[in-house]
Amino acid sequence: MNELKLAIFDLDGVIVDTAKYHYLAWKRLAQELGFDFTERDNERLKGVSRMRSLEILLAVGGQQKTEEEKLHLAAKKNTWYVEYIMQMDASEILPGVLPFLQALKANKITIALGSASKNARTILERVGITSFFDVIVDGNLVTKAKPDPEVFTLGAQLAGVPPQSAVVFEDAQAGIEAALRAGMTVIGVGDPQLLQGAHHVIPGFSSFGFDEFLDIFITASCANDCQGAKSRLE
Ligand code: B16
Ligand code: MG
Repeated sequence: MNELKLAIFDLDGVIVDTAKYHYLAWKRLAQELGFDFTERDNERLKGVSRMRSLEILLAVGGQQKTEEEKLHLAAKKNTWYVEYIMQMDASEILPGVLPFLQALKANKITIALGSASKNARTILERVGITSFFDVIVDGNLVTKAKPDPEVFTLGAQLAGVPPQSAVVFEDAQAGIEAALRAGMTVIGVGDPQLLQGAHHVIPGFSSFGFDEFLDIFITASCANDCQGAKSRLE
């Protein structure tokens, strides 16, 4: 039987809702380029890297840019985005997250961050929860974007924990796929209709406690040894 040792959290959509700030900054860039960018379009950017997000945005606007222009546009968007996140404070931590982090600490579970964002450390600092994290893997440390498992595999390596003892919390389909490919238990955060393949999906952390977390891990651990979980990855 595997032992539960590590919880790895995605950031945007799991701990805080920074998607709204990404949206404001991308929309401003689209408007400057002369086209509209809707909230529906923005859904496609969740969990996706900055440069890939820009490529999706340019495709929406039917525009082509050189690599140099893309770097300039991505930097511009990031300047606006950073202005927004510098205004964040503890009130932006999503409901139930703080008590759950405290419960993990009380139960001696190692806590890691596994985020695609290069601004992840700034965000954790702004909302005041950096000290909960034993390991932080962000967009500056990884070379391959989700659904590649690198961000989670590296998190477990740095924590010194085997993948089968880790549970990932993710709100994006690419992140769920990455966690499954890393051989970890994955709990989706959001709408079960949209989060295919997760071992379990919760709407958020309100009323989610340590006992339920442990139950999900035990059930998924068994399934991971069985044919069912293997076919999920195929
Ligand atoms: P940055 P996550 C992701 O965060 C966001 O969901 C995604 O929309 C964003 O493009 C990506 O970070 C990169 O962010 O521009 O700050 O490096 O969900 O992986 O925590
Ligand atoms: Mg996310």
